Amino acid sequence: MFCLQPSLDIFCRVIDNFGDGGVCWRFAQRMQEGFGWSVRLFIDQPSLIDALAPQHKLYAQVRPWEAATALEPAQVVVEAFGCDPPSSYIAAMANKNIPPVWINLEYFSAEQFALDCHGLPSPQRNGLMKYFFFPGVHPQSGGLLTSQKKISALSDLPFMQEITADTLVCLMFCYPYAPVEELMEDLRASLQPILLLVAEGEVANLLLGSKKTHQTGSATLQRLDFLPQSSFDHLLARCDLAFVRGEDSLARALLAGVPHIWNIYAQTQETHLLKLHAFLDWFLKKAPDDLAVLNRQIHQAWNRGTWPKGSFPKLLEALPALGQHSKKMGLELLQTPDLGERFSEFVLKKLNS
Ligand code: TRH
Repeated sequence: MFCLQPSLDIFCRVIDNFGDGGVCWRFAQRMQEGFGWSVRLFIDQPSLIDALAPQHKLYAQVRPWEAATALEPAQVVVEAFGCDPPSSYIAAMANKNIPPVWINLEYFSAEQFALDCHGLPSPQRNGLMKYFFFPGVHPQSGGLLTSQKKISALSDLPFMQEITADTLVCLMFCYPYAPVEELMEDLRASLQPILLLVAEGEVANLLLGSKKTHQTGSATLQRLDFLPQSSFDHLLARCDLAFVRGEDSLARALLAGVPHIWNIYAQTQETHLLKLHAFLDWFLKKAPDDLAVLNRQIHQAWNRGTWPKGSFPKLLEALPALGQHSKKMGLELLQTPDLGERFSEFVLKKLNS
């Protein structure tokens, strides 16, 4: 029987912070609300979803990891980031008359290897087939997750209404290895007032200590409490400039057309820098030469833990051009099928073949 709205089980093990859970939660919502699939999300830290989406109705389908061992597998099984579902669940998958379509949903990458591997089958010892699915920005990748809904007003963030028209609103969401203190010297001396919204965590502690707000020169620092994901997306979309970190906040800035500086998750042997430059190759391909050079220099410095004094005024000067370019690239992405659409097409073909 031809199936359009299969059941879907997603498995997620949290490695660090909110990125893994954030992507899985976004994906679960997209497939359930956007395509009517029946979704269960098995995660080793369910409380994390509570923070990302308090009171969301899909929350009922969020289960602790161990709950999967006793359940009948769904028609489609996604393991996020190669996390290996429980062995008893995999055995149950192999015992089904029609085995589930099994997907390894990988991390976003614009690297060539990801494009080459996207969609490839990987035969398993138990006879099952697992497929690689790589999110990305290229048409031949798995795409990025867009959201179905318009996000509600941010009435809980009063400081957003109080800012003057000439204030530059910046989000600071980065890893502690980024040279934030050096950047602060530039911000203090800025000719334009700056509101720096600092995401909760180590960097907020470093910059604000235990304070909620802090004024230093031209910069007002504001510590952000952890926001539900939809509010975080909305806030990011309203910023004039966003310092983002893992792949998920990068994707939000990209789709919202917000000028951004990406602080990539550091890996051994600096492989993250290859990933960063593969992304910049795509992002800057159609940018004016001077903007491309500056943007790459700033990314290189930010991700190497150095901030050449005076880089921020240069960035500010280039911001109108960067804003225009970011909007153009965001629009380009929005005009192509998103990850949900590409995933649905890929899986339904396998399921109905
Ligand atoms: O949390 P991250 O650093 O996640 C990282 C990356 O995914 C990285 O590649 C991976 O290897 C590592 O985890 C293990 O950053 P990222 O990807 O930007 O995800 C942050 C998520 O948290 C995103 O879904 C938005 C959400 N968020 C909120 O919902 N509210 C908040 O207040 C904040 C600060 C974040």
